Amino acid sequence: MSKPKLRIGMVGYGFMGRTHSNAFREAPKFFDLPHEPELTAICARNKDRAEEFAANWGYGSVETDWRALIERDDIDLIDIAAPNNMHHDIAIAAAEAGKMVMCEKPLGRTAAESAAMVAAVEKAGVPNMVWYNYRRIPAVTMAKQMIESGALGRIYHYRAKFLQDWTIATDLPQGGEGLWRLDVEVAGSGVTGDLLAHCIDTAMWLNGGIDTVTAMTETFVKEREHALTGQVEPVGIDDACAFLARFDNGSLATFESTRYARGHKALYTLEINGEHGSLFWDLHDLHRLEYFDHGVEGTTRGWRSIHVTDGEHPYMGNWWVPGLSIGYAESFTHQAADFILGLDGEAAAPTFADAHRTDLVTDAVLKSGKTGQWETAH
Ligand code: SOE
Repeated sequence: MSKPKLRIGMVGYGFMGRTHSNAFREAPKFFDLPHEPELTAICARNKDRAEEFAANWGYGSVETDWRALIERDDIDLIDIAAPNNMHHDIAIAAAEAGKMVMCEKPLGRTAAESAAMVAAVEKAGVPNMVWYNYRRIPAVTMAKQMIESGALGRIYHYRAKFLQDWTIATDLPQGGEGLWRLDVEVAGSGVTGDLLAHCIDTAMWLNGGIDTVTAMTETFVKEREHALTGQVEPVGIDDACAFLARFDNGSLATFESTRYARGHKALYTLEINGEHGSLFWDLHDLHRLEYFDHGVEGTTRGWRSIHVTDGEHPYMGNWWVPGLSIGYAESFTHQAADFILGLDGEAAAPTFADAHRTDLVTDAVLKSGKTGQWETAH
């Protein structure tokens, strides 16, 4: 029997447009979903390139104006994979038109922007989700299950890092395609909204709300040529940020992110230390969950490395056979699958409201970077 279709209108065909498109294509092949995702339309300003993208990924049609996409009555879900400065207007217009909305992270450039987006989806009563994909790496999902089962007991410490090195060259321009993440007007912030937002989302999911933060931020290269204007302009983003946090549960945390850690391309690591045990995870070895169980007595007590690829591990029963790997792309596939499953059951997280809470933390971090004070993060 054919399933009801979920007709998707995607905005943006960059890196994230590809990850989302791939996710919607893979999800129904590996998960038994109540709706069949259909790549109905891709929207981007450059018609030729949008057509190429449509042909490659199997989109049925092309739009060059997102407002026209939203007006179409053959679209159920608007998925926003466009740069951050477009999230707010597109999401609100989509919700007002009664469409479901998915949005790439961070939800807003500021928490004020995302508050308005939350209000719009809640007023319209439309399903919504933000693509914080790392929650759905099986080893990270397993960490969540272990924490919930009480395996770690009381949590004392949370430690996260997201390190890159791709903006060190001083002659790298800011702005335009590929480099909009360096333009504060478009991105909203630098590593705080782009990378630490991931760490904060995972952290609050695993360890609850963040109460207060104190941060230091730095912009190492103060001026860059703007790729669109050709002018040398001040750089408004944070190149590096480190902050301390106190969680609502009393645990203490350190977070660090930079695009100036020579040699690191996307080193996302997290460690959690609890009363009964500790967990460590590293994106570069994403199937491994390192676990120290203090309950093991005797000389063999120590860190064990769990290869999270067995059928009973989160999501893995839907893939190959035990021991074989999946990767970064599949975290998006899991998210697409969970969103679709949630349409007929409990809505999948992170919702816009969850992602707004992350924006409140990043706002507080950026504020603290300026004031040098502890700031409230909720
Ligand atoms: C930046 O380089 C980036 O692509 C982020 O925008 C993504 O969210 C992150 O997952 C990987 O790094």
